[in-house]
Amino acid sequence: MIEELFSLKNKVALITGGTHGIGMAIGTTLGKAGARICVNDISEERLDQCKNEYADLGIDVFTLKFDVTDEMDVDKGISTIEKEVGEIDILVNNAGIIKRIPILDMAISDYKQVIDVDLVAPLIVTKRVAPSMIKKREGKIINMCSMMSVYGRNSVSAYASAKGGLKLLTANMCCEWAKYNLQINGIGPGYIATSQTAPIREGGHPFNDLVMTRTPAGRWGEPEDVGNAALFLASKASDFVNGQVLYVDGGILANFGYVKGENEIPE
Ligand code: NAP
Ligand code: GCO
Repeated sequence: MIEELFSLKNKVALITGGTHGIGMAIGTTLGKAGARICVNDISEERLDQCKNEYADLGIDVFTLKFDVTDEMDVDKGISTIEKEVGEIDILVNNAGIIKRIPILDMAISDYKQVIDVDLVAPLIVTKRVAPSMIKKREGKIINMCSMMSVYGRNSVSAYASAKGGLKLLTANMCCEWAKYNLQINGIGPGYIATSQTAPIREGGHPFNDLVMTRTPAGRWGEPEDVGNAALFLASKASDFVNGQVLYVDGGILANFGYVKGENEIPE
């Protein structure tokens, strides 16, 4: 039955940084597919706020504050989830930060902080969660990559370094764990309308024009666009997809660019 293929009934899903933006869209979509949703964040306030927002969507989430970069905090957090909810079947390493600083202006501490959250933390959380998946011979891991896993751009060197590394960490997790029936894939969103991109999307920022021109779909992505892709990678439908990055980008990575007005099909 096609519904069974995408059903997450009786599955426990953890979304790191899942209190808003892309993480919340993923939590909502997986929740609607039947998963028991656990949401992590570094801010207690955001966790409290998101509980009501999820509840308004009919999803009762289990929230837990821990810093994904802190191994002890992660171990404590995952142990609590395993005790209170159950072992994790679906892990979405979504938590992330970005610092937009030109290389020569960037402090090494800034670079290291982005690497810690966007690359080392997915390894910390996954190393804590994967053993129980391996024991069960079943598990889904989704690492939140980016089109910056394959592209650079001015001022995001730390972020692109992390997301590029996460693409290959995903491939290596696949190499080591696919034989235990774990599927480990990445999602590479293009430009999505969230608080993370608000500074380069709002207030007439010229970057908005660039995204609108370079994206064949002619729009910013919505967090739900990413949530839908996460449902595929969290479900049985993707059981033979492994080590890949699924780009959810409106075609931007397929597009070198075009001259405005060229090849327009008249209305
Ligand atoms: P966002 O709105 O900034 O959300 C990121 C979440 O991660 C926030 O809830 C944040 O918590 C949390 N977080 C940060 N550091 C953390 C830590 N140490 N421990 C636990 N949680 C932490 O970003 P978004 O746009 O939804 O993006 C979500 C993911 O998609 C990120 O990995 C991002 O790199 C990636 N992505 C985004 C886009 C895009 O266009 N938006 C495109 C490609 C990839 P606080 O807010 O409380 O600090
Ligand atoms: C930026 C944006 C991007 C997006 C995303 C694109 O400053 O270029 O924030 O990095 O967040 O990663 O895929």
